[in-house]
Amino acid sequence: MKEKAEISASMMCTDLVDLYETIQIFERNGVEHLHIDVMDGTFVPNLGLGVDYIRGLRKLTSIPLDIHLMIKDPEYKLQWIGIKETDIVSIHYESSFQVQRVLDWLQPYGCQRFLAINPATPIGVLEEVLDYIDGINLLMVNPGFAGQKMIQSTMKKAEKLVNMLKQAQREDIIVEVDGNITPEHGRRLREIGASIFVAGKSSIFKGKVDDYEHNIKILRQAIE
Ligand code: S6P
Ligand code: MG
Repeated sequence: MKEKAEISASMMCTDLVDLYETIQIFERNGVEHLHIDVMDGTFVPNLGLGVDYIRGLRKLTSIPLDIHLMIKDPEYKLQWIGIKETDIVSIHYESSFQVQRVLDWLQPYGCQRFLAINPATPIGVLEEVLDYIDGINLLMVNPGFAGQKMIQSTMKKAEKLVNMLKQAQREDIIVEVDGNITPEHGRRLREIGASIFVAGKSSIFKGKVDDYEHNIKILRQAIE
């Protein structure tokens, strides 16, 4: 577990009209990552942030990106993205039949390599890939949309995951949690051992842009 909990702001929740102001608020309040949900309409039933958006965002800020690839066969698309060493890149266990190969192909980019798993995917599948990853992105909702309700069993699953990492003596592997992270869920998940908290409509994006600073403070208090 990281000593200090980190916030990854879910950029699919931004109102584009307020994008510049939103980023200024994140910079002022030390938001550690910008979470970019890349969706292809095949792996998930939605289309989402893409290559041009990422390129544009990099002009606006140097906050590191946390790129969550919800795309089929990501191995053939990595070079499109413009991955930087300071980024986190999550690929999904369910999105490729050759997960170790995708993680190998990510290595030359020097980014942090995370494996994401859907709520119904058992944590056992992670055992074979622990040597290939820096972190795990634990989906608390089925991917594709912001503003969903947490799948209840995922809270228990987070506990199981942390115990599994302990037993494998791999507590250096970072646990990120994504989906319906309210301050209350965040508090429980921090107690369990999560380090990175994806913050969307359930927390920092509640209300209007003027509320975001206050929302960040509330979430930080819950996970500190
Ligand atoms: C879901 C996606 C997430 C959402 C996040 C938003 O497919 O992976 O990253 O953007 O769930 O947070 P919230 O609080 O709206 O669920
Ligand atoms: Mg995500």
